[in-house]
Amino acid sequence: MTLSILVLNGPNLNLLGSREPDVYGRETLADIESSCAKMAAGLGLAVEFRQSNSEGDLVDWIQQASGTHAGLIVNAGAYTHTSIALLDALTASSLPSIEVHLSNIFQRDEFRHHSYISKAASGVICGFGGFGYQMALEAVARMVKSVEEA
Ligand code: CA2
Repeated sequence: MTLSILVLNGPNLNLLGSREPDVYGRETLADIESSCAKMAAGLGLAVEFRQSNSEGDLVDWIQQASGTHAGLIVNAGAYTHTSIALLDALTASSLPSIEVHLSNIFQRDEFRHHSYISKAASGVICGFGGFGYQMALEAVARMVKSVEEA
């Protein structure tokens, strides 16, 4: 059976490609999804992309993922810097998870330097634009395959 990686995207990431290209690049979320889907196929995995502007949706999806997915990639958008609820959901999840940010959050406003969810993430990637999602996919692929082989 093909293992599936759930890729969660938080608030305003639906606007990617349409505004602030100097910060977030010109790729749309659909572009990032299609490059990840191609890469996943080469790794023998599937990816499922979701985006929501609501914190509760993201919490629900993390909770539900354990039964259906093998790993998580999470760009929680601005909830990264505010959400104890997402931290709790990720902490409760048994799945490996990679936190991704398009921008280098450490070169930006001070309030973006702290992430609540990093404490629960297996690893963090930031500053590589849409390519960061592919880096995260490669990383989570290794983690789910090593679990499968064990
Ligand atoms: O760099 C990232 O990926 C962020 O998670 C993006 C969030 C930001 O709040 C985090 O600090 C870092 C914001 C996503 C908003 O995306 C937009 C895309 C185009 C136009 C406007 C917003």
